[in-house]
Amino acid sequence: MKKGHAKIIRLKLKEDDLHKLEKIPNPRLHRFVTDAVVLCNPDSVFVCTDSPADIEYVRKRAVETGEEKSLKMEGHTVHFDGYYDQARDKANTKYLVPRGLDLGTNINAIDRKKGLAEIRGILKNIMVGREMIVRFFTLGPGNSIFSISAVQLTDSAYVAHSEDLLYRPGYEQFKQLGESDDFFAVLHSAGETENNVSINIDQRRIYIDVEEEVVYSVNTQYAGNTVGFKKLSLRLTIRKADRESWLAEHMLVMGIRGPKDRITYFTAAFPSFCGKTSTAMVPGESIVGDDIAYLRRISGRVHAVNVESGIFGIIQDVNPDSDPTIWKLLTSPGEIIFSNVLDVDGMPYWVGDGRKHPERGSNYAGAWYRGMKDKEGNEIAASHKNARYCVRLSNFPNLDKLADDAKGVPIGGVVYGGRDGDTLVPVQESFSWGHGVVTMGASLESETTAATLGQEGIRSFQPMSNLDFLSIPLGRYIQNHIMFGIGLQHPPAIFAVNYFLKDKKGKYLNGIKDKYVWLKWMELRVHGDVPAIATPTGFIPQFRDLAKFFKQVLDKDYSEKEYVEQFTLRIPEILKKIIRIEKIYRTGIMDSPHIFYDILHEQRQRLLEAREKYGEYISPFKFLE
Ligand code: SPV
Ligand code: MN
Repeated sequence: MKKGHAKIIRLKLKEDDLHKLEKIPNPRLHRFVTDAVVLCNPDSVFVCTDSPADIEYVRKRAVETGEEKSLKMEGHTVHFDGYYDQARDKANTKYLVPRGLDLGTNINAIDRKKGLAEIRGILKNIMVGREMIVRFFTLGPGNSIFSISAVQLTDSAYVAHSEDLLYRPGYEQFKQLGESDDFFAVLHSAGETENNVSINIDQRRIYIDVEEEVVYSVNTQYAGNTVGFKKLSLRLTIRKADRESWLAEHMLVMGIRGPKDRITYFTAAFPSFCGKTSTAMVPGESIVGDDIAYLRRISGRVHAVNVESGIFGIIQDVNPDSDPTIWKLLTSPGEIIFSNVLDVDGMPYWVGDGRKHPERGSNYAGAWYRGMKDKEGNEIAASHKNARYCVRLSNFPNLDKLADDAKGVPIGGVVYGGRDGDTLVPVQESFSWGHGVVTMGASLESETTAATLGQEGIRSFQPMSNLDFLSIPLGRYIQNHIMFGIGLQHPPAIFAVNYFLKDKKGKYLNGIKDKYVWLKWMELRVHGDVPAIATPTGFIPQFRDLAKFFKQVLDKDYSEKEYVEQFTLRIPEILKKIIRIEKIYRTGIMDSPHIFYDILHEQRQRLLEAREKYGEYISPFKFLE
């Protein structure tokens, strides 16, 4: 460590913590920590290694500071975020962009110099009276071609504790870094708090410096804004993946069981709140990860890893019937952080848990009673829609045995899904990699949800469910996807699912568990083990196969009437969708590859021909004639 740095650091760090830092002889790390200490001016600094004692210290700190409160069951704690701090703040999440760098058109950016000056102004002396915690992680399994080292500085023990549940320890890996600058760094402060919640919400800022690969987050606690290795680092990773020719995606990774104990691995992209975690947790299948995946080409196949090692999942509607595995975990002893649920005498409750709720308790609005209204006159529910649980994946019995494999798992299928009430069939397979990337991934639309601040229920463009996190121009990103599949010996099959299709009266056409059946069908399709019907938009299941699977998997009688309602091709809606998508790309996205428009054009032609032949709404049986 440089002399000047050591002097400043000595003032704030105890001997032991200083040693822990010095054991990582990395100049960039030392510069980053020193700069943050000088800027934020904490009273003390705790350096957390991978040792059980250090980890335990952070866990205890979160309760001592009051950011978490112990619940009745052993290991359970509850944390509350502020009333207006319950989701990702898209408006105040910005890239710091140096002059001359093009991150694309739909990107919330601010001039780097200006942004740095602003956020450093807010961070000045912000940790006076607090302890800064320094934590090291690896994104992706350690010591693998996928691993990215990452360090977080935060004055919130809740944030540091959450990260312990969500990421693999990385202190030892940092020691191997040498002088390399190749790691992500995050600086967070909850800012001024009252009753342990951030109060300067108007000064909430989440800035991502793509040049130095640093994330700043301030005056917020909600984990999506503060746990730097979720979506904030994903934004940095997308740029890194672009430079190094791989993909960083908002995707779950899971194994689906086929005949004779075969396991076929899938990745699946859904916008937040559209069934991602419950898909990864389908009973009988195995989970690798539920939120973020890195994908690389290895020996002619796509391999994927889970970036994380825990789940920060939406708790609403988790009940013994809808999510039996998660339910069991949440109601058993073990380390869990509940956030923004209802706490009644140390018992957590949430909307849709299937239990009768007490009339009073504490929640993110403070002392809560049924019928309580907020400033805008809206009734406050017992728990927030975006209330969550945070837990290690290793606590789940269904964790896949390859979840930590350094090579990742070989991917047989890639799935795209959104919240779409009126257009696409529940499940279909693309004709090819390129067709899937363009018409399923790049054309994904979904209604807005409570995972981000703002109005819900608006159809929005969500390419690859990754739009919120893009840090390269979208056209380039789509081009990367198309290229990624080219030349692979075994390219994954691409599928589109839609769990949210409704009839004309607005009634959902599928049950929550129907996805179990779609998964089984997709698994067989990857291996060519089941026939399918070719429609203008892709391959769909045959009735007789679905009827068989519904009986086998769900013990349900599936009727021809249901099948026809669900799988009728809705030509007018699909044509409108193509027009919307084409317009978005033609007017806003400059560098989409030519092949993108060709594939859309071919799809439209097939739809027009089918309309000519069979009319506007086409029963799937027609395509068999
Ligand atoms: C999501 O909203 O997609 C999440 C949670 O996975 S957050 O950490 O807020 O991104
Ligand atoms: Mn997510």
